[in-house]
Amino acid sequence: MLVPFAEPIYVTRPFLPPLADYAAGLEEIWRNVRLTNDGPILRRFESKLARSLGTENLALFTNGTLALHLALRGLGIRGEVITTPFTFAATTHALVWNGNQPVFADIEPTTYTLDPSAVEAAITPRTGAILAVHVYGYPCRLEALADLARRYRLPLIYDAAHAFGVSVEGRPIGQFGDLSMFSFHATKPFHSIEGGLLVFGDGKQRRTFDLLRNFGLANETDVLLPGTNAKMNEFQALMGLQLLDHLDGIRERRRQIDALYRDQLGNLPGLRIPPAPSVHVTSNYSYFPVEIEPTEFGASRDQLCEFLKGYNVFARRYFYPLVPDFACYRDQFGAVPLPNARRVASQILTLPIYDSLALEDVARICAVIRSLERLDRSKRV
Ligand code: T4K
Repeated sequence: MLVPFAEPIYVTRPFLPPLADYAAGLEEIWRNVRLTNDGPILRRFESKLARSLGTENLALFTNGTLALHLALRGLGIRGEVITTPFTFAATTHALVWNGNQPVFADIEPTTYTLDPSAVEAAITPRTGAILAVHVYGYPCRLEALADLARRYRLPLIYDAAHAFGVSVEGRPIGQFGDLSMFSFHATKPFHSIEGGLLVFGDGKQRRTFDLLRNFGLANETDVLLPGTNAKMNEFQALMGLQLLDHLDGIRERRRQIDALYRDQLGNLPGLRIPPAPSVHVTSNYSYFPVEIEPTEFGASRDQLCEFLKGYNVFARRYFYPLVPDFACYRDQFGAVPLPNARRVASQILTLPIYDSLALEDVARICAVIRSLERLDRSKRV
């Protein structure tokens, strides 16, 4: 008989390095008495990232949201920006904070990233840029978006918050577009407690981002830009530096969980799993979304979510509601017809996936889901 888990199973749990390793790093911070403001560990983290990503054109920030905001600022993006409604609040908030008008285009029905034909239809003389999201770490239609950006001479920016560690045909995903932002928040497969990374094509922007994240200070007396405080501190940098050595192990554990979910839930009527990554893509398995078609499944997404909670399993409705339906935006954008995005947002559920989640527990979560599918309809939540 299926019984609830003794301990809650969350949608994710952060990976932590061995405590002794982090403690050894803390000793260095204590010796340095340098806690933030361009410290030596931050520098080492940036150098190691540069080696692993094959580019010096990068900058670290205290979180992904500020990194994206400063990216828009640093690139001088003005006017309307065509973007996806199917994302976390931060993508749109960064645009609004930068004074841009978000213009929402619909998403692809099965991979959830911006539909390039919808983007093209939304381009006007007021368009200042395209901001696409590799949602769940699924690569956008890279060539089609690059082609649009070239033809219409628009900057192409990627919110790659979910996509650190993803590569396409051997190229790290940050090499596509003009600029990419990665989130290193604790809920991501790779993290620095909180953190954000910008990777960009034009090396001259490095100086701008270094200034913008530190109040625009060039030195004690010269303030060159109206910057802000978006610096990564040494404790964050230490976490990120140490986690880089564990990235492949984390990826492999998540790959196994992804494969088990696909095996155990793959043929459940009314439960749709997005396609597995193609042979050209190295995934980071950052999320495991499923879509629930209520008539065929016999229960709605929300009913399944509640049912799982009864077993102490906390799946999440990433990303519901759609950004244009948020209370702070619905008066401006609520009426936009976005049929694919609205359907996906109403049916999506992201299941627990993280390196320390035991495969037996994944199998149990699948058994709970299958048990709802078999339950007599009248007894359902
Ligand atoms: N763009 C996109 C597309 C994004 O998804 C995000 C962030 C951003 C931009 C902005 O990047 P950052 O500024 O965050 O770097 C989480 C994260 O806070 C957020 O980073 C993430 N996306 C978003 C999708 O999810 P919440 O409010 O849903 O997280 P929370 O606190 O409910 O955590 C989820 C579960 O994880 C908890 O139930 C328990 C577990 N957990 C969480 C934390 C923080 C732990 O076990 N330990 C922990 O320390 O937003």
